[in-house]
Amino acid sequence: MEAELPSLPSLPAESVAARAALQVVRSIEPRIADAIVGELTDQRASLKLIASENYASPAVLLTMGNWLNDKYAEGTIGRRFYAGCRNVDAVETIAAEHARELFGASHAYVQPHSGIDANLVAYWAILAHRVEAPTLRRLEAKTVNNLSDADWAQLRQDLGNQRMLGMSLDAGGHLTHGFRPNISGKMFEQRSYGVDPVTGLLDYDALLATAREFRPLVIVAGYSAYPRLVDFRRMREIADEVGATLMVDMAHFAGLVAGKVLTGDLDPVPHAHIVTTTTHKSLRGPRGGMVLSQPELADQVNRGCPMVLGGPLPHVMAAKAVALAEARQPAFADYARRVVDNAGALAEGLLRRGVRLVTGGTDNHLALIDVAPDGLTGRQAESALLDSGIVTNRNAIPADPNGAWFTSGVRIGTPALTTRGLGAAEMDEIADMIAGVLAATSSGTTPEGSPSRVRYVLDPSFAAKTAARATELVAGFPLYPSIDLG
Ligand code: DSN
Repeated sequence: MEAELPSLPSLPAESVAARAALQVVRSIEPRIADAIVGELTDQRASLKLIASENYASPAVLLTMGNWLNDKYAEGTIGRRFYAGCRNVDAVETIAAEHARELFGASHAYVQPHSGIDANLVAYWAILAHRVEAPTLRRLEAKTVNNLSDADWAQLRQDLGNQRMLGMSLDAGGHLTHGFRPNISGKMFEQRSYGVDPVTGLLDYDALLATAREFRPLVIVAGYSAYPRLVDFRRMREIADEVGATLMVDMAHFAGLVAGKVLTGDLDPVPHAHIVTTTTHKSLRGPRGGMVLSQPELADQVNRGCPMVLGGPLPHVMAAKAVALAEARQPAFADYARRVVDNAGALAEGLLRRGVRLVTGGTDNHLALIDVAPDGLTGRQAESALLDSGIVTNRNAIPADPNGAWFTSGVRIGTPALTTRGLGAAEMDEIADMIAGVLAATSSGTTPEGSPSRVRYVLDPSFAAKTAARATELVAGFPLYPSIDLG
């Protein structure tokens, strides 16, 4: 049982709200209340270095638990398929207004439920914008997922070109940038651009040469594991030269754009025809997605639901509005700057201890450790670090000999720990722990005695000692200090 609710003045409002919510949930399904409490306990105790995760504010979290959940609102503002959408209209209008103001975008669509959904909305909008009207009308009678192979073939023929050029997965691109496990790999004939094999940096001249030869309809820029900056002005020049639409997936670095760390040529919004993002990574909002576009694509973007999206989630759109309002505060710019400073400090600490980083460092919120020199796969390193209280994820590195499943890399990022308040000194301490774990871990063997890409050897007492060090370190930076569950 939760403790009796005390009177409001004696406890922060967030604590009162959290305790009350848990009390209500527990009265119906106690196991769910336990899981909610368990998640907070785990997150409070761990050193979260997953580059795509963060901690949303209590205001953002609280905005999602209410009756906005109960409203259907398919369509968009002014063109709903349901009556009674007055309040959802207000929510969607406010969220879109904050997004436009924050990013300097002419159009914002805040309905996508995730980054994948946002990309799908964008791809459909680009295709629909560029295809002739009769073909479009025929295709609009179906949803994207219901298009047959013959429909796709017809669409390709009508367009004369349905090609996508995106960053390769091992260079840091994303599955939704035209790869087979995602529908984008079916919608488009895909080719990848990579990075320079020596420096690991984006090679714009090679990209231009590929674009000239391949003549893509869409060039996708953006990444989930590239530790450097992208020159979006240059990307747009390349797109313009070959007549392609430039789409930027800024899911990972949206917080750095919002916080004005990435400006000028590094800000995708003024340069791209269309920009997609998630709202829960460095932007620190609720789980969800968003599309920003130039005016000529706005109409097609607004058809996202029901063309490719299910009904909007009004409670999540409301939380997006709150998170975007937070991101417009001066404190968010300070946060974004500290995210990058912390990543730099972490990278420096690792390099000083002899750890190899892809590209030799970082300019953004993430770094990619090459664990091959330690004789490990990314899978083994990820597990050894987890045993030691350090939560990361394995990630392919350029030309990875171990492929996308076992990998030779571990991705680390600082958005979450920066939200907790950790700074450069703590990053150095974390670098020491990571370097120590990698040095202390060796590759294991299968039960039959052959080399394994999964099993590893790490002295459990070393792992336990490091985990205790990690817990002690984060204890100095309380997570959700205003929330006391009693
Ligand atoms: N899952 C996200 C990430 O971890 O980068 C991308 O979809």
